[in-house]
Amino acid sequence: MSRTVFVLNGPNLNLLGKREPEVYGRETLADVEALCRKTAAAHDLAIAFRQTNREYELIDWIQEAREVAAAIVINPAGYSHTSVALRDALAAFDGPVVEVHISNIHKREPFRHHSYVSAVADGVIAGCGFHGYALALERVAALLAAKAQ
Ligand code: CA2
Repeated sequence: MSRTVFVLNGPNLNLLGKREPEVYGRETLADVEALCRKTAAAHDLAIAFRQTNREYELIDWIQEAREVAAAIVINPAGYSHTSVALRDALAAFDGPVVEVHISNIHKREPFRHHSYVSAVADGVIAGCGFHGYALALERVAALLAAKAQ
């Protein structure tokens, strides 16, 4: 069985660490990737870490994950609040899905309070900073271990 986790990042997350450190912290996307690789390795997981500003590319990657990945960790960024298409793609994925937000979206503007993705996610982590990605991978490891029993 696959031990690969797709860690997918949506629009503007390439700017992490370069603007708005008071909201998103000082870590860059490269720092997030390094944390994900370290956490995944500790659980004997492999990761495919990707970022895009394009909605269709996220959907293509989720469809690719159906063939090759055991689980998905996703920060859909702004598309969380707008994309039925992203939700539909994730609903067609059979393995665990954990949604991550660096900031606490519930403490922010009302338009960020609803995520289309949350209803099809097995877990949602928000407001834990970039550490949220490590928590998401820990959860995925636990869900995959439970599934293997
Ligand atoms: O808190 C999160 O992780 C978000 O998914 C980040 C999205 C935002 O639209 C969501 O509501 C919450 C925004 C990502 C943009 O990241 C930037 C980072 C630095 C500078 C500007 C944008």
